[in-house]
Amino acid sequence: MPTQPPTANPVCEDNRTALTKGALKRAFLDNLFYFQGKFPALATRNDYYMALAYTVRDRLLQRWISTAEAYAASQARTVAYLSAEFLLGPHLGNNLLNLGIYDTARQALRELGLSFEEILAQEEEPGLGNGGLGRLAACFLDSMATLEIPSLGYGIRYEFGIFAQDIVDGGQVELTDKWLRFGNPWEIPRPEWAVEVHLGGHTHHFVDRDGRHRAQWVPAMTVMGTPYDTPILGYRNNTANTLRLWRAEAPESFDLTTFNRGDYWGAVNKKVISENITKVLYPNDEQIQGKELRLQQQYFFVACSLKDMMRIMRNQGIPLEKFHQKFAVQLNDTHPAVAIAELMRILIDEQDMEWDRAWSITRNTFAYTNHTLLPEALEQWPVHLFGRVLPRHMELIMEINARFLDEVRIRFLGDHDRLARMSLINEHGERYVRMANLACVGSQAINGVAALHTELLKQDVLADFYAFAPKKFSNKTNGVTPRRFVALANPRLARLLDRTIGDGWVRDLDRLRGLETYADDAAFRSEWRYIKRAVKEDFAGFARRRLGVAIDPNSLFDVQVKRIHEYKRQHLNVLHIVALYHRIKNDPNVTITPRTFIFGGKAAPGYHMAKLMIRLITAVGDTINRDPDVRDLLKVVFLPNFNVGAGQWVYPAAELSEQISTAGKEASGTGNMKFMMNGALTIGTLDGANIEIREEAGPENFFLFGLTTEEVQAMQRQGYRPPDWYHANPELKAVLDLIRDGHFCRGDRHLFQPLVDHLINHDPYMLLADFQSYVDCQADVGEAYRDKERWSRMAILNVARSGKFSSDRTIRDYCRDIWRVEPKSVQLSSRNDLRL
Ligand code: B1H
Repeated sequence: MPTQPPTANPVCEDNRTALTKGALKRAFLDNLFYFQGKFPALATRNDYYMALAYTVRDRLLQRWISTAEAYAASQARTVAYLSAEFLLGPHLGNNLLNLGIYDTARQALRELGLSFEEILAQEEEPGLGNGGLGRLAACFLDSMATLEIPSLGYGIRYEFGIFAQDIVDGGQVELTDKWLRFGNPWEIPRPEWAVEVHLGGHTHHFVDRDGRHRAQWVPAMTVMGTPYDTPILGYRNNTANTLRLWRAEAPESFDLTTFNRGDYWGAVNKKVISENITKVLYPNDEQIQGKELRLQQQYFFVACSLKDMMRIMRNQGIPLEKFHQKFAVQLNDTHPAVAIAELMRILIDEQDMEWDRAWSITRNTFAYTNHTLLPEALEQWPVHLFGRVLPRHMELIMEINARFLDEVRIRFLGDHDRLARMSLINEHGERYVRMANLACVGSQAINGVAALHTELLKQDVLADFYAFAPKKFSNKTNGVTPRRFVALANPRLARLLDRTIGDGWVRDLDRLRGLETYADDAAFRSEWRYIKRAVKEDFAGFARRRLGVAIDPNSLFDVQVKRIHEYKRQHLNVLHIVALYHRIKNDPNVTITPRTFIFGGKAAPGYHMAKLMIRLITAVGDTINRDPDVRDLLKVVFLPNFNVGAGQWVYPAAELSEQISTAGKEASGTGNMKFMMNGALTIGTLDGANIEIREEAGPENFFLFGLTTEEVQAMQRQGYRPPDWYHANPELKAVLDLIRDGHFCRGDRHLFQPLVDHLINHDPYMLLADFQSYVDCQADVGEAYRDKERWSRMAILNVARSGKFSSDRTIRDYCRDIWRVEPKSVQLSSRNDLRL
């Protein structure tokens, strides 16, 4: 029997969640004592971090409870954002910022004799994502909370997130990411909402009493999913939404039955197998390997999340036929696309619904975002593997496919090739399930993440689906949150903006337009340079502490930070550096703008060429940084373990943003936007969102080079011959020869030979074709930088015109065109109002 709530409201002390300095100090000391069991003389830095984190968490929970109440009371239509990755970055600073108590907290700690910065640096960031896709999901959560959109994020609570990268002898070494080692104060486990998930087994078909054909899944294995909730605060409002991450555990009942048979090993083994599902994030960015455990991960979090949504509907008394009215479910790429089959299974097998009705609900529920044009990144699962893990879902996908292909056959009579291309099953050789096709067929909306990307989806990757249902397609250019990436990361710039145009830009980034007139104001430009210089010194301090390297704040900070990938062409950047080196060595009087080249990024552990690219960067760096002829002009730094926290140091300090992927390969990019907001100029190709960045900034404020997508495609069609480019360009030849012949690795002629030979003979990403254009463009950059007034003018205009790239704009677009959800604002319920 549930106990009746007491009718009288208990009185709570008023001050527990107050935002004053005094209240923060008191709560901090309380938490140190009662949570950590320490007093100042014995406390470690981590104890202080935890005490502050719990202090902030209390204030978060108050908003969270009010938000939950407001959503439940209004039965609001809700966005469920399903993503295998959420790359949140450190919580503490961001939550302080969004609560509006960043400075108060700093002051409070200072008065207690503690270093706020050191305590912030203590946090182990949750690296539950690989790169842009996972970080985008995190930016969306921030914007949805700030815009007061009723929403839930659903994902996986990986015990080990993205590996930590160390650089040893110039090469990448991976270390496991033990982010939960010291506990996680930002999450709240909710074992009472745990759900069961099934895997494996077989299906059973029968005819029911009404003579209807029915199917039943007889699974081989059950695992429990326990939700761990992280509150996501909006910026200075009362909204705290939920990120719900699932952890796999063995069900109690399993342990017991096996245990009672005396099979201790069996019981423990079941536990180990179950827990394996959420053990580790797959560290591959854009190259899928069909691993069984990965499919289990995908199904596991999707099944948990759908069950959770159904629990919410039951609680609110909404019937399941209204699923698509209650929830707008966004699929972040195809990683959660198995949700389409799972919802069909629930509605048909468990709810006895007719196919057509179930299909209509399902299709109206989901929307699919594609994030990639690379063929190797389109997910396909071998049919036999899929059928082994999810036998009933495999049958349902076959049925969805049969019915879908019937429709295609009627629309396109006799077009067998089209049928084969659109089939959810790839029948060339071994049979595969095509997850992108499933996502297209089972969704009401399909979007790309930048204008060019969406066009290429329509013309190329998803052209058949576009021809079939053009109205489903739209573009939603990515964005990033200005809270974390400007207000928090770059307080010096933030304060200048506040002074100049008021502080409204943090919520409404279009207000940065107000800066445009200041670009012509010499006094403002000089202040701008003063601040940039200070931020560069901050970064130099970070680099000194982190790496023990000295960098010259007078040099141009030229930065490329992102996952290491051939299509992103970090090695093109290196070819330019070697070209400059070669020029200086041949002519000591050559004019070169002093530069610091800063690289950062992880390579997928099994991606040998990417790892070789890291070795190339560090090897060229070692040679250059030691050579007295060049070291005053050029410096190369590789920042190990680039992550969200490191990004918050480097974006503000950057002056040149390297966005140099082969045209048509980078879906959008989001780092490009973070740089622009912080006043870096972009050197880039017409790829992804670079095109829109250039459009907004104005072509005169962007350094453009390289082939266009059409030129790339035409050249590939006609037969691209990289050896011709190598032989025709003496500087390019000299650069490649130096690298190949071991100049940067003590004469070792083997190390970089595979990389150079691959470029000269294959060069799938066309570095050789773009080399001259890039080097020429870099010369323009160097010249522009020597004109300080011109450079600052361009930088100011870039910031002034970066408003489009706020993820707030992106989320508004999704809300209007795809989700049809409205904001719901939250009143803070005083704790005395709560019926406990
Ligand atoms: C992006 C991925 C991705 N696209 C598979 N695709 C993964 C694919 O673990 N996996 O299996 C992980 C990640 N990531 C990126 O998404 C694009 O390359 C960027 O251009 C884009 O800005 C970002 C966000 O849309």
